[in-house]
Amino acid sequence: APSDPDLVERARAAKAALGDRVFVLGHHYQRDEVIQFADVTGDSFKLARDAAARPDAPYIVFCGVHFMAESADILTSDEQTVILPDLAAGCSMADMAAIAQVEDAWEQLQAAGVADRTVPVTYMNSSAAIKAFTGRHGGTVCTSSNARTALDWAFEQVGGVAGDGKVLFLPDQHLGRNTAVRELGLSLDDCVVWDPHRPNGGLTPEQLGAARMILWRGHCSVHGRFTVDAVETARREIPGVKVIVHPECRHEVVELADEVGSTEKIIKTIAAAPDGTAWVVGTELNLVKRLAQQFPGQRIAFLEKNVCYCSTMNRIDLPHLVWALESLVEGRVVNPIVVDSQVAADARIALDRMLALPG
Ligand code: CIZ
Ligand code: SF4
Repeated sequence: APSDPDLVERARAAKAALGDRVFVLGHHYQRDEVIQFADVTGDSFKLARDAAARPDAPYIVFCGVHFMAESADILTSDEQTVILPDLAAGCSMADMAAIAQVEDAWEQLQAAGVADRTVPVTYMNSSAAIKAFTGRHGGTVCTSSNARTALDWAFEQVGGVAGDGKVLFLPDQHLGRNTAVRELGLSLDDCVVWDPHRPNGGLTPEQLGAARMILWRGHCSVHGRFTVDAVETARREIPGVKVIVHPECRHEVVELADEVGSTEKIIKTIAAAPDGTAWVVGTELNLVKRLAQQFPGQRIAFLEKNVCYCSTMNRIDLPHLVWALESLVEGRVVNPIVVDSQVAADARIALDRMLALPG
């Protein structure tokens, strides 16, 4: 639906009144009505770095979800305030790894005698508390662009990919499995899933002992729903179609795709393709629709009819953005995201390890 013209005008006026004092970040999965006011767009990692690169802007309005605003708060200076226009914009994947559950799992790994050969790696899509846990236990953060490099690094800490060390991968089992199997040459049998709701993760000592990748039982409620059936239907119905999906999709879906990559890679791949290319895209719907508008010479369709927008990304709408901006004009900061300083310091260790990775 087109944006309410009155709200568009109010957002424009508030941004103009604030000038360089506000910097608006827009995640690729945000609504068009919000993206039109973003000073930069990107994935979570690029946006956190973009925020840190603007130390002169006292207010960062983060149009994305909670874990992203936390990362921006950790990477920006104390003088900068990060604002999330709707506090209900969480992430179901990040919520699948609660810090108490992860601490508990680690204790069980210690009791089983495997913790000292295990390095935690957490996907960017996790709470600051999980990043802090990772930092405290010698691990790193990764994104969907550098997961392979991060896993290589983590295995190096415990004897290399060819050795017998382990990675505890949080919280997305699919990104962990896809990266290990497709990019590190590990096998599906090397991967086990740790279920936080069962004793010992639901694993026998033998399974745990033999595992190389201990995958937390988390997934994305959008990407995890794309199916093999949708890929097969697209191939049947659209001759020559190219299937491109995000690595948060299930392994069997990723195995059938022509291209797999982060949002940034999906955008670059489609931008570089010749006119007339037919695509079905397995990532969030706001981005897929925007790509279809941006590249009208290509035929771009959403992979699966039954999958919908990321409901929490969509919590950020124009009314919430206007509210956050107009409040700043009136001298009020609404919904600041402030990470506890000890948590931030530990999380920063894990983020800095990622920033120091080669490439
Ligand atoms: O699925 C997501 O939320 C992604 C891809 C986030 C990001 O930008 O890293
Ligand atoms: Fe979380 Fe998935 Fe939404 Fe991304 S798309 S914010 S991983 S639920």
